[in-house]
Amino acid sequence: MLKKKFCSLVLLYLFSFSVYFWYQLRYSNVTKWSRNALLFSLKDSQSEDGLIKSRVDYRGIHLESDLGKEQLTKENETTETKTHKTPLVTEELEKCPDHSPLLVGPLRVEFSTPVSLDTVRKANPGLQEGGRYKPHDCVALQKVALIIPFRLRDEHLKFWLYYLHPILQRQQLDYGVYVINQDGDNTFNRAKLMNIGYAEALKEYDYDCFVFSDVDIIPMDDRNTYKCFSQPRHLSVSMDKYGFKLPYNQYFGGVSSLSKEQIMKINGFPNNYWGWGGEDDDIFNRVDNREMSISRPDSVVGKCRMIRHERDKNNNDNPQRFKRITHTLMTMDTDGLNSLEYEVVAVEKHDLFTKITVDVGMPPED
Ligand code: BGN
Repeated sequence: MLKKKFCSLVLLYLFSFSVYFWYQLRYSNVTKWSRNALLFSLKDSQSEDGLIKSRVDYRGIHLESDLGKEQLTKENETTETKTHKTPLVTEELEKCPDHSPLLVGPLRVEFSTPVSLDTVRKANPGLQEGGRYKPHDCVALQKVALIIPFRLRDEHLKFWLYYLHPILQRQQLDYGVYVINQDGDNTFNRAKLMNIGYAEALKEYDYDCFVFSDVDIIPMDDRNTYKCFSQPRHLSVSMDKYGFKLPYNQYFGGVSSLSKEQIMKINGFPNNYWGWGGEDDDIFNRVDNREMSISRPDSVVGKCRMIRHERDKNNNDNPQRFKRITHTLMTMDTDGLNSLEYEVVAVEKHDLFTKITVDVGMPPED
């Protein structure tokens, strides 16, 4: 009797097991093994924010699905068929190529006909407020802040925006243009404005590269990419003003680019060069003292034009520059980003640029 009962129990068990097994094969194409493998791989890629990211490469399109932790726990508890559902997918863009296919090479640059901001606006419909841009079809390799030390040069700025915006877009950069405007009419301080531009741009976005450009210098070839390199880069190497060659080997003025790390290594730029000259030589010394070298494009790609103009008021030659550039090694650790003091007077978001007006203080009386 007992034996009979036991046999029927075993039979019943076998029967229900085969029904269950048949059901699994018929209605679910996710086996327990594959489900476990899936859950394991999801746990593996769990990120710190508690989200689970699973990546699937599908015919060259990078797909990414984010599943909440809670959702996964629930799925764990329910039947296996539920784990096999279409993931929420968003398209992820590929990185932009090292060399942009949009570049055209040599450019005609001239300043005889003034340009209007309206013309520039119409020619650059892809820009976002504040003069920001990102390529639409790929992820830019660098996030570049363009810093322009500035005072009362609106006509030059229009030319700069007219020429540079299309070039920077063809260079496939994720960029923003910052015009750092010195308030008042005290002596101009170019290097301090550059420090301020660096600090202010970083408050807005996670830039990794900084291009410092005089407002009156325009590149004549879009292969001169306004980005950062493994060494600090001098970009305006072949200027019409100097007969399309370097005025001297250590020249680092005009347009230069430095990555965030390179700027930190040299404690930014000097704050105490008031008036014209020498601050770029001090920056060269800083780079040199930290055992970095200057990288440069060749003299064809590096060609650029400078807009001719009279010397600005309140930007007379700095008489102290000769002495100061001999002391860079002694001063660079205490004069720079770590001693930077200024006040923001106004931040204006224009269509083509962000203008930050700043009070840089007064030169010390010595
Ligand atoms: C140099 C200036 C630079 C300037 C270039 C090009 C000095 C320091 C004392 C020798 N340097 O002579 O600041 O960018 O000319 O104009 O004056």
